[in-house]
Amino acid sequence: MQLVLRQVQDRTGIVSLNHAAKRNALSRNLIEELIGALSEMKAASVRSVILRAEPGAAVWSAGHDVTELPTSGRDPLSYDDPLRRVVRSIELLPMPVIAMIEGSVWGGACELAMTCDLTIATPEVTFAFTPTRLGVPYNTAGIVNMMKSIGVPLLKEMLFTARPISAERALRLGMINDVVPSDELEGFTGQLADQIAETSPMCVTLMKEELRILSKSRPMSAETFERLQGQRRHVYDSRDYREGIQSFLEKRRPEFTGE
Ligand code: LCV
Repeated sequence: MQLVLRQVQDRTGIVSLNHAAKRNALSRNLIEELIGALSEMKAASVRSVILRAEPGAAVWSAGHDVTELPTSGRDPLSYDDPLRRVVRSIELLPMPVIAMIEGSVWGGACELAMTCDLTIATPEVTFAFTPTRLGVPYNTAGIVNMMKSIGVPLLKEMLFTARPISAERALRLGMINDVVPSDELEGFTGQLADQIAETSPMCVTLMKEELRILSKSRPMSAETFERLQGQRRHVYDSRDYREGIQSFLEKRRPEFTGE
């Protein structure tokens, strides 16, 4: 079964999360398919991508697949983890991604939605950003990413309480672009995509990239910090790392293999 469906309608790509049985939990497999679908849309040179769940979804996405959270003392959200990779895929896609949301949004799926360039929701939608409920040390780049769309007071409330907030409040506080009745959601979002298709693609791509870079402009971007953390962990988990120490203790030349 395909966990992510994709189609091209005129100049718009439509990518649908398709794992309702698991409430579109962001498992490694679903994310791999989502990354693949996004690159297919890029290859098809669509003007924008609509990211949605199945029509009438009660849950847009339940967030990170909790069964895949590591319990071995390893960082659950390090640079190369699936959620981090799909966030970067959306950020680096040269065309806008519009999150079209029905149902509730949980945990890392809030970041998935906020990473999209535009967010349109129905009045019934709620957003619950839940790391503190799971005791998960959310990663710094993810927090910086959320700060792009959510003011710090609201983000603190969402993080410190893990309580859902309504679409109406998210709209009022500038977290999302619009709230429309569910029977108008597809038409409204399609019109938005059509308007984007009428503008200069080169300009849209340039300004999406300018905004990506400028919105991350921190003394050292959190993402750079975590990329180095990920590289460091790769090394200190490696055989060469152990070989280096062992050869020193045995007073012999190390035999490094790059593994
Ligand atoms: C795996 C699931 C999940 C799921 N993983 O249906 O942001 S952070 O730091 O927290 C980050 C680490 C993160 O994103 O963590 C995940 C945060 N997500 C949540 O806390 C939401 C967890 N899910 C729920 O609260 C409920 O499933 C909701 C309210 C989304 C839907 O409730 P509903 O009663 O409609 P079920 O709970 O019965 O779930 C249906 C199936 O989906 C699985 C769940 O285990 C069940 O599987 P089985 O039918 O095999 O029992 N499922 C739901 N969420 N995040 N699996």
